[in-house]
Amino acid sequence: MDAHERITRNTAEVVTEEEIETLADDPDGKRAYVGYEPSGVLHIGHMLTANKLIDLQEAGFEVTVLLADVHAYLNDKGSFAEIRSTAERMRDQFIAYGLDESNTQFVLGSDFQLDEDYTLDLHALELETTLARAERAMSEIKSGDSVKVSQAVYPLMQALDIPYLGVDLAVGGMEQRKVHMLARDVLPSIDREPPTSLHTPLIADLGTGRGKMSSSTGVTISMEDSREAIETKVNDAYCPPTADPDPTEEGVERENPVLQVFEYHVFPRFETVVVERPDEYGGDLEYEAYETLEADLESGELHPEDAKGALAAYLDRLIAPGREQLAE
Ligand code: IYR
Repeated sequence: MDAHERITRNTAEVVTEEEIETLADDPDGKRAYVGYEPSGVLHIGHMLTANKLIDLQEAGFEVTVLLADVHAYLNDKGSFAEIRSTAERMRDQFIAYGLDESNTQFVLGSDFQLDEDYTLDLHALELETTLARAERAMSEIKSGDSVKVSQAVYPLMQALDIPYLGVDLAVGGMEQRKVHMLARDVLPSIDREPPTSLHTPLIADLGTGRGKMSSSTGVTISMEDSREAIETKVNDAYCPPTADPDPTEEGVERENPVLQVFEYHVFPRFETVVVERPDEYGGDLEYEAYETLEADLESGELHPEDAKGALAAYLDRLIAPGREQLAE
């Protein structure tokens, strides 16, 4: 797999294609980052962007993980002390999950976001941005029902993090895209380059296949889940026997989250995926590419129950090191 393919696989969008091509032409020593609000436990939503960081490391990038403590505070995720201790735990879990420690820089937001220069630049961006625009940028990030002033400052700080961290590429889920578009528009006003960004897809809720998987509603898999908990959640997951569930059901679009987790979490991390089956049901199946597994589920060659059994086993392998870390 060449660098461009590794960098762009499993992405929903890159901004822009040309800029990514330039980075992929000479990725050695280039720097990419993702920011995470430290709150709750690491779950597979975080791991989706972590997988992309692993891809970028393999392509030659250096990686920065921003533990965005000030952002979590501004987004009403708890007291500063609570957020700080969650950030420490998150760092250890990312390493346990498979980020290359020797090539991952962990930075706390508060280490640079309270500096005088940063603050003055932030005020300059505040002058350039309407409240309506800031609010739109936060539509899929903000917690709570009403918009606080803190949540209007938040996306401008996220924009400013990019030049202050000196990174070449900002990575995030699709819910971050409006912040990155805002960053492209406002950073030039303070003589900074419009940033290049890459967005990972949103995965549907495991239980229903609707909406997006998140830790606050519906069913997701967390780094704290026991093997049994993973098995139960995966067993109860929505997994229609064809890869293309009826999108018109109840007028709501549904995805197959079991397939999505195979595509975005399992195949990127394992060379081959084995679905164990008793001999009387045809014996084990071995897959080297996601598309073959999808086709087998579609054709009926692979039964959803067998797919789920394999999915739970592979998720457990991904999660076990972090779970053990957490238990210490
Ligand atoms: N908005 C992110 C957290 C975050 C991301 C980046 I990239 C930053 O520079 C700062 C914060 C979230 O929703 O978790």
